[in-house]
Amino acid sequence: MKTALITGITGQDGAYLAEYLLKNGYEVIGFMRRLSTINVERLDYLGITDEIILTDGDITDLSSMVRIMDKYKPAEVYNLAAQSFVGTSWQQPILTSNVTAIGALNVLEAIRLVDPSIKFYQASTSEMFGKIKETIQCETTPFHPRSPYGVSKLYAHWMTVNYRESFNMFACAGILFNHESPIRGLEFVTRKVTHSAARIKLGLQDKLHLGNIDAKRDWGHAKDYVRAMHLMLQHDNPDDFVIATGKTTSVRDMCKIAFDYLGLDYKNYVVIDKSLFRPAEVEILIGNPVKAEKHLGWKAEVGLEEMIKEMVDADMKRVNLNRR
Ligand code: NAP
Ligand code: G4F
Repeated sequence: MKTALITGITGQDGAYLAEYLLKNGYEVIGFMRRLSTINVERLDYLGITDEIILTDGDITDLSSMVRIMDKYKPAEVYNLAAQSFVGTSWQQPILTSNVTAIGALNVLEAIRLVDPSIKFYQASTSEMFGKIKETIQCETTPFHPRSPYGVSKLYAHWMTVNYRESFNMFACAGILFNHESPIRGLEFVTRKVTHSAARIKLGLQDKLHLGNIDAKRDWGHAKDYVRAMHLMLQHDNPDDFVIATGKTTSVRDMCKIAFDYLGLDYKNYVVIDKSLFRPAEVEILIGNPVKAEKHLGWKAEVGLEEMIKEMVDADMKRVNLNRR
């Protein structure tokens, strides 16, 4: 039985990746920070909490990482922990850098110190392309991050490449475009829209305040994207891969899908709120996943419309149950 360590186990991707690895016979160690309340809702939602060995640690604390790595001797480490909300990264740039940039370096250092043969996955992001230099972004597209989050991720990305080149480590970076699901955080725009649409339908909310609805994203389903993470670590050589659907949609059109599904016209509810615009916006992202398709045999299976409907259904159920 292979052992995998996942940082960010309580997040969206951590939960889906844990579910996927458990299904594939792995022992899963979940690295989570101690909080004053237990924070395993997503693992509970997938019904897998009791199947994971949960262990306390903070990604900014190298000693906890070394201790856990030494204790469990994982074959694979997936570094998903991050301050991952772009908006917050302007309010908390130093915390974002400590967690998202230096945190990744801590994981790489722990591997180097404990056992450099441990395979490493870094959660890189399409946010690194930022002010895009090519219409469709691939592994060779130059980066131009637009937020403290994007800059932090770029540091972690290059550290991953550097540890691979310097120490011959099996270190891979998945450059993942936006991916969502019914367990996406409420602050991200897709879930904000599906949750609000459900509340409006059920008479619990009147309006939905949004920022730049002309921004466009290449949205896929998190379940598809965690498969790609695993495939990267099973590949013959460590490498970096873009994971995307190859299609882009505006926030406006994504809203229309969600509201139409509930028989509502989004124009009657959406209010443009200037305070939700970002200091520097990533206007459009669209990824080219050909390398992953060719070398990993990976392909996105779930389209945006199917995913948004799944998210609306899940939110209707939850809001109906909790009335909030
Ligand atoms: P998420 O839901 O925000 O999860 C982030 C995880 O990081 C949570 O488990 C969080 O723990 C943990 N974390 C935060 N600070 C930590 C710390 N100091 N020590 C230990 N753990 C800490 O993010 P996600 O959507 O699953 O994304 C997973 C990773 O992929 C992130 O690195 C993100 O930046 C990256 N990424 C995401 C996307 C996307 O579209 N989802 C695209 C590209 C890349 P708490 O639960 O305690 O907060
Ligand atoms: O859903 P978002 O907050 O995601 P964003 O900024 O693209 O970041 C996500 O995807 C990245 C991959 O590219 C990840 F690395 C990152 O961790 C995160 O998962 O915003 C999407 C777009 C933006 O252009 C934003 O300005 O939606 C626009 N938007 C418009 N109104 C809004 C809102 N975003 C949010 N969160 N809330 C709004 O009210």
